[in-house]
Amino acid sequence: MTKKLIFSTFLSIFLLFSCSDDFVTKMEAQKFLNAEGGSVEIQESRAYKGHSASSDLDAVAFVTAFPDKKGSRLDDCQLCHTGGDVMEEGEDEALTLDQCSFCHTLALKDIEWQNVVSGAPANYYETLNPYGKAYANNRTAPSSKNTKDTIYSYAYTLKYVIGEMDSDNDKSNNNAEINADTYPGDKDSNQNQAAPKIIELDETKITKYISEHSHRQLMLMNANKQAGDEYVEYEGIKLVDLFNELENDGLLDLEGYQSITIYAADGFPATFSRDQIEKTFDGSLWYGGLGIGGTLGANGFVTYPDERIYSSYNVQEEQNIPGGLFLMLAYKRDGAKSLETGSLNAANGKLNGEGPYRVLLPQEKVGRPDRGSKSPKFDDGFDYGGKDLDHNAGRCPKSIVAIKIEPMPEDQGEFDWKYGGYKYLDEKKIFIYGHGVK
Ligand SMILES: [Ca+2]
Ligand SMILES: [Ca+2]
Ligand SMILES: [Ca+2]
Repeated sequence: MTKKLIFSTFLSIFLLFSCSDDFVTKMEAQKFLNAEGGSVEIQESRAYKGHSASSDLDAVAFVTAFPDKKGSRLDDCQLCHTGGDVMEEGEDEALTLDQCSFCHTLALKDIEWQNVVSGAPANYYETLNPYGKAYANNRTAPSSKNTKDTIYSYAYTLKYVIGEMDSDNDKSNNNAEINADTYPGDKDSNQNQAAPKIIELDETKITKYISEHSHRQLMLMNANKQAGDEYVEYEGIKLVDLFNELENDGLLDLEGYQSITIYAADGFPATFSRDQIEKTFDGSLWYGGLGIGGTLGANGFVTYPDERIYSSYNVQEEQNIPGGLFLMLAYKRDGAKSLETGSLNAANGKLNGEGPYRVLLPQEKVGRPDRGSKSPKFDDGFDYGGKDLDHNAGRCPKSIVAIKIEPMPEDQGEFDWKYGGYKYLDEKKIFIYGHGVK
């Protein structure tokens, strides 16, 4: 007993005087290795790289602690970060942001999110969900001396310090949730929900529906921030036709559905009302010759498809393009070119490409093309039009993987569309779940 007391006193004094982060890191790293039976391979995370050296290590620590979760939907920012609602200047309704955008309202406050007036996180701790906070509260301060030890000590915190906690209070502890692929920081993701019913559409089924209802439309894609706008001819199927076909095939009951939310592979959500799905939108206004070298000379900013494509629509200057427009699912553009399959740009966490499938929302209010919000002004009638113009391009989700039909049945959990993520893009699949799915 005396020996033990002396030893622990000695240890306390030792810790008091030499309690550098590096020492604690080394100690925790050793505890992790002991608990795991001696040696552990450091894993590579699939989560977005390049935010900071420290957050990269957090992601690596997670997959090192739970190697079979590497590449799963848990191997993602959403494991520790939360989304949230923010208000933008001049808007009546709050904007619900995913975890990436929510954090960007802080990180890119002066670059992309200047208009947010309330709801944005005040510091990075506020971007964390309950699991992320538990980790941050218990993690050792970053030690730069030995990266391997740092990763092992972080892995120790994740698996052995906070593993038995139920951070989000949904009655399952963190490790149990991780093993079951539910989010330990989100109480709406839990083990008590029944799996949702799902319609899995592969390329064969999608092209069959498209071939039966092939639809093409030439439309203006008016971007807000980007310098250029485009007129694009998209080819695919109207969403209303797709849903009717699914109902005819006995896969879906459309009675009572109100809206849909479409998810891009990177998690970007876009919600559309039933009215938008069923209505015919006015044709875009046609403004020809606004490309570089056209009537605006070097200040041109609009791109167009081949003349043989747009002339087939009988376009008239400043008139609606004939035919009307629809909310549609596209798989080709500008004369049968497949949409480039989306992939993650690891450097900035953004999506490259728009395919294999993109959903197109026409402008609710037709108007002229305009230069980007940060473009120089030329006073030629085509400068940035702000709120006067409908900038629809940013609301057309690219590289989509899932369509949720709302209201979501209460007895079904969310579909883990993110689990497949970019794999679904390569497989050219779309998953439909929610209200009325049989
Ligand atoms: Ca839990
Ligand atoms: Ca949970
Ligand atoms: Ca524009």
